[in-house]
Amino acid sequence: MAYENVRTEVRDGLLVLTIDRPKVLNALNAATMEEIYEVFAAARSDEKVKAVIVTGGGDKAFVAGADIGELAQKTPTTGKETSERGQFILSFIERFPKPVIAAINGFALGGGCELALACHIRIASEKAQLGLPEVTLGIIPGYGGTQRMARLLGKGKALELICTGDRIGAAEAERIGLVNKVVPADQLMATAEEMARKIMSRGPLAVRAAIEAVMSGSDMPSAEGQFLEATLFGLLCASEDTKEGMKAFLEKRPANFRGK
Ligand code: CO8
Repeated sequence: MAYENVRTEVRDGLLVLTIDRPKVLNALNAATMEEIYEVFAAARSDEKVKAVIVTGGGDKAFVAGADIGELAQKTPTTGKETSERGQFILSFIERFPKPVIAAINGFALGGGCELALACHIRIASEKAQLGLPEVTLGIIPGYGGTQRMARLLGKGKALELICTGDRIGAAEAERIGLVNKVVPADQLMATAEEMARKIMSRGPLAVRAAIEAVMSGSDMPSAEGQFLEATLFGLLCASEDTKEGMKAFLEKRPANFRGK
């Protein structure tokens, strides 16, 4: 499949999706959002893809936000529709059944920060700057950022970042839990790949269930989330992978998971 705004590469089960509009710091216009969706929709049922890394093309930006040229044309109706479509696409990523890691190589602002928030794990280069500067444009985050940031950081920190529109550096982002880890720029992709491959070596059905339990469960009251956890646990007990994982431990050898 040929894309205009993104690049994809699959290497030994790892899909690297690069948002690639460096002239506008990888800003997300509608066409780019649709291409991102198409890549994830195809990868969902592609057995060759076991994990995804999302990053930005060029050396300056992960994604500097939604495309402000397009946003400036929105009416109340098209603004709401665009927000809803973006929310749908980022929720599709959040609920993706295989691990998704954001490798944040530079500016992750507005919709770019929201894209990173929808990924399961965020690793940032020391050069990264993150923020939700929408209020500086007279708008608010519209791709789920108000909800995801508040759930990740707590309401107080989220409101501070959203209402000031301030950009923060990678070290501060790590300190407040907005990113999992910060590494030198030249080690970013290797670190993201190493983490992806470690997760890929684990039982894929178990990883899928863990993502579902955490992502779906965090939108539920604790008792319902725990019910979901127990149900997924029970389901895994019927899998070949669970038997293989336990057997391998008892036989003191590495497990050979087959995703079955
Ligand atoms: N959209 C469109 N173009 C952009 C964007 C963007 N978000 N960001 C940068 N560009 C363009 C610049 O206009 C510039 O183009 P040109 O070379 O033609 O002048 C080029 O990229 C390079 O940018 P700068 O010259 O500004 O580079 P600097 O290094 O000086 O500054 C910054 C980098 C600080 C990242 C700066 O570009 C900036 O502030 N960008 C905008 C950041 C921003 O406000 N992002 C939030 C956008 S709003 C949003 O994301 C809402 C999401 C929810 C949408 C809901 C749907 C309705």
